Amino acid sequence: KIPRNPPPTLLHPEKWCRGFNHFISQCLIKDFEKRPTVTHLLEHPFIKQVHGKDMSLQKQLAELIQEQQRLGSVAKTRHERIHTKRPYHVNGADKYSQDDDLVNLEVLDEDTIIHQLQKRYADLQIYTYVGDILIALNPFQNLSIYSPQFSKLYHGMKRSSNPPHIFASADAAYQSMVTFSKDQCIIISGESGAGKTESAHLIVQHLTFLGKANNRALREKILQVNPLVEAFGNACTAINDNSSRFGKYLEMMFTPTGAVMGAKISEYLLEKSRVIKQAVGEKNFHIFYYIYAGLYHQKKLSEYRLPEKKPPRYIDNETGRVMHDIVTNDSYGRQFEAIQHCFRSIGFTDEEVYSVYRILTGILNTGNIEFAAISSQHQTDKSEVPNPEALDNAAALLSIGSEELQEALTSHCVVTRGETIIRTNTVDKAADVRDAMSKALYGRLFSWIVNRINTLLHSPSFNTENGMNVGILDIFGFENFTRNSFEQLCINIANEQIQFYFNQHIFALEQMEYQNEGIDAATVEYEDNRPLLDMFLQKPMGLLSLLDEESRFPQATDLTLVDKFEDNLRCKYFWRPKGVELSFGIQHYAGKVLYDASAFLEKNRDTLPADIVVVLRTSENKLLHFVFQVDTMEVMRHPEETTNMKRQTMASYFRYSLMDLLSKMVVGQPHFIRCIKPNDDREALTFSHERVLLQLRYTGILETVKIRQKGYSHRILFEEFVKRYYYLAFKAHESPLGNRENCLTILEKAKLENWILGKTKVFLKYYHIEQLNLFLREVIGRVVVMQAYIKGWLG
Ligand code: AD9
Ligand code: MG
Repeated sequence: KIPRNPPPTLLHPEKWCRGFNHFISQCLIKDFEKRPTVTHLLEHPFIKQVHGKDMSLQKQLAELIQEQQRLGSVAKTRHERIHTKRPYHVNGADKYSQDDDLVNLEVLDEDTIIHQLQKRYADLQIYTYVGDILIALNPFQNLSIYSPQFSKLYHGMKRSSNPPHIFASADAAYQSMVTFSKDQCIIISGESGAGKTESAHLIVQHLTFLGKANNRALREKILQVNPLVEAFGNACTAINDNSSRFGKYLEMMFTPTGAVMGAKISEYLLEKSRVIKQAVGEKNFHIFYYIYAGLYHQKKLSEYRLPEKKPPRYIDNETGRVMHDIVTNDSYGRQFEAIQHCFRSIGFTDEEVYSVYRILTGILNTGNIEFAAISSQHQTDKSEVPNPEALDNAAALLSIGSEELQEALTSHCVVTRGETIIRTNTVDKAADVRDAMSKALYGRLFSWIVNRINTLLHSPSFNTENGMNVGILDIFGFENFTRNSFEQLCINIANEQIQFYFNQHIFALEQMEYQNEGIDAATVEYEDNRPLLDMFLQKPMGLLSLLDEESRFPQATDLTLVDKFEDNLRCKYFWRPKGVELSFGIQHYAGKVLYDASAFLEKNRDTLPADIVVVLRTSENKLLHFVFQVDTMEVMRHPEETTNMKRQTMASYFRYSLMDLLSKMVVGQPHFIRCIKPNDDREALTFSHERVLLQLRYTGILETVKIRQKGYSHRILFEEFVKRYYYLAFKAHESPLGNRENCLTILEKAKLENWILGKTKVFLKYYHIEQLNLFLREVIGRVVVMQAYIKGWLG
């Protein structure tokens, strides 16, 4: 029996099946119960006969097999996979271990959990599941578990077939995206130095492997994105040598069949102040050292007007040390080459890269401009530049006039009653203007690079209606230094928000649903940080609003700001230590932090005098000229907010960024990875009981284990459930109603246990979803092969 309307081209199995379901279910299902491989098909006498006529069949089959691979279900390799042993094992454990998932623990208390993690860490099992959540302990050493063989091993596998791994989490997100055509979001959290950025790299690595693009160049480009933006956005801090100083949300775009199509990054809150000053023992952004070393080795320092002996003030906070490092440290030079390679392979033009270097070295020279007071009888607040060569160098590299630059640094225009008056700047003021200019240059350069990458990685054929994405969130982790400033406050509030998001997902929403659906599932107490978040974000009395309000008063000082906080933030999370005027303390979810409020107002105002913008806009450097078209740049960053941008404070920008980030995250189905730092000395195989316990406590791991053990992490409407899984129990041509009975039929047919049916939803454990998806992929895989078969049959 040959179907009357053969498919014109290859269709998505679901669509095709709906058209030909009757035929399949009636005639072919028996033939394919055993799932033929391509070889079986090609060797089939009938196919061979057709193949003789239709030379394109093999190609079509190959395409279908690729599609199948994306669906994670090629019969041949599957067989191999199943028979592969657990990839890394110590202590001879070579099959699924109960310890892999903390949910399997019978005794649930802190001691047992920590003991378990410690034991695993000693065996270099750094990953552990808590149901569908992954705990990742930083190994502080390179492990050989991230090669392409491992990517293959974790491809489309049942989680329990292999030990826990970050690839398995990435795989779960990918499979979920392909199976349900839904966007996914991987949220990586943990304190500074816990391993978030490394984890994000590994996820991108595995996703590029899974989303096999025929286009190798694209894969290559995507892999270069992280190293490039991190050269500009990461730096060495007291906690982490490669600390992220910005938040990054990387979206990888895929076609409906799961082929990677492009990528897009959003950046949040770059710590610009690092450009002009770094705490003792810390460094500026990596790129400055890379470029210095690169130019040194290429003997181009003089071309970029950089001194050979004494490095610029902005990168030399430990006199002499830096220059020594730059000259002797090969790694900086190598990194510079790597960055050049990144620029090239992503598609930046030579002209653009040259402009970037000129701006970077222009910033370094700007930092060297000094100011001295001109004292005369009448004017004591006037300043001049005693080292005009620095001024000339900066102006030359930025392609602007040096006199104009000096003018803009040492004076400013004020418009009163329609009249423009020129006022002079004091030495301090001039130095502030200089530093504000450097920060603005760097911040805008960074945004431009990110936007340029997005343009270069945008695929014109990507269609938001059909396409899907996996977003990966990697922000700066919670920080608590000896001295904490405005930047730490912003970083810690952002982490507070991520923790809140986690709580909402894992506890609040889940428990609310049990109630609504009349289900008697466990209630788990957890630490809700909502009141704290309100204290920061509420309008008009939250900390950020108070900060903005105070920033509007010209007479306000950092002291009046702290007074204002004290008067208004009357809650247990805020306190003011005695005897230290400018300091205040916050009880964060992750611990107490003492902040030093000096320069809070100035940092929040983040003003860039209009005179500087005017000068920079005259630049002959096209890139520089472009980024100082204020509106262009701000519209690129926040398309929704175009008015009053000039007066925007850091606090309001921060609030906006946070909301923007959340709005991106809520669209996707979330997957959580919780990074844990086993010790503060960055030592391999050292497990500090105390430090880990603290992190387990504040991240709510114990509660998470409880709710994962007792609760139902997946709650799907009857209708949705039947739509997703009806293949498992019904004939392909049937269209069963999305009701309770049909859900029951499917669940029974799939032989699952421990699920619950609520009033409108099916409640499933995290492992049910995996089982259902595996069944489903199996069925869809079978359909794809049949499709090929029939196409061949029809010639
Ligand atoms: V911060 O909040 O950006 O300051 P992260 O991002 O959490 O921090 P990062 O990923 O940078 O930390 O990890 C810190 C260091 O730990 C890395 O530079 C590595 O040296 C080390 N690390 C982390 N994860 C791994 C890993 N899976 N394998 C090997 C690792 N080393
Ligand atoms: Mg990081």
